[in-house]
Amino acid sequence: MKSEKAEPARIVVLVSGSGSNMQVIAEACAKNEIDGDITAVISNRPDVMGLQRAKELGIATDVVDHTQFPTREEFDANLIRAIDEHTPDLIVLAGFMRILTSDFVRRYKGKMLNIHPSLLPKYKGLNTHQRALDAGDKEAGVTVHFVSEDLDGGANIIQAIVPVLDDDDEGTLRSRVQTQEHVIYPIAVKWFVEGRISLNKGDAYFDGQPLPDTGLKLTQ
Ligand code: NHR
Ligand code: GAR
Repeated sequence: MKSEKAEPARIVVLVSGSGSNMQVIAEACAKNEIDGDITAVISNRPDVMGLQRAKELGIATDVVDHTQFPTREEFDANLIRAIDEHTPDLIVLAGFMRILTSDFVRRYKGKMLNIHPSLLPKYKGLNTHQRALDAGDKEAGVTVHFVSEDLDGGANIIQAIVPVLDDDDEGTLRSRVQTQEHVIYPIAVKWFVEGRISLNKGDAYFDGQPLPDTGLKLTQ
């Protein structure tokens, strides 16, 4: 009998900017480190580097420009249409900067991940690096989490922790954190497509075991 091999997971990545996280995930797929393919990169901004990078990688792109819609509901409805054309198994937010409506989040519940540049639950929302510096934190970092209706409040999957140095400014801290983003996001996507992480009643599980609130921790 012919053995059936499952198709690679279909991944749609949403970006608003440079797309460096999208690129490292695409490269991990190309090397078969992740058993998946990015089937589309969709941006809410028309002229960003993330779209350029996707084109150079031979990945389909689309733009759903939020400024062209009078309400968040209408923007989200059009974004759903653009995403569903690609019948994704996983939606990856990678520097995506528009808050999504509850309807949108519910539709992709348990199959949408975000990377947020802080050690969640600390510093939800924007301007995370400056807030960590202003607070005098000795550690900063980044979290991959399931997206829920609670902004930056869905269950954590993995965190990377970096030191804050005495002479750090926003730029030096951001770049130290981003180096770790490029390590943990491909790992989280790999685990997801292998069926190792899941969301059940709002909690994240790894190989069937509940994860701690922080998610798995990677310390530098
Ligand atoms: N949507 C939901 N419902 N839940 C989450 O957890 C989400 C989300 C949409 C995006 C990413 C998030 C981050 O990692 C994210 C998580 C943008 C804003 C924001 O305030 C907040 C959090 C995140 C992304 N956006 C402004 C808005 O009015 C616009 C800011 C801009 O365009 O620069 O949507 O931090
Ligand atoms: C990343 O640092 C990500 O953590 C952050 O935006 C950057 C996107 O970089 N996300 C947010 O601030 C979400 N509010 P990229 O476009 O090069 O992947």
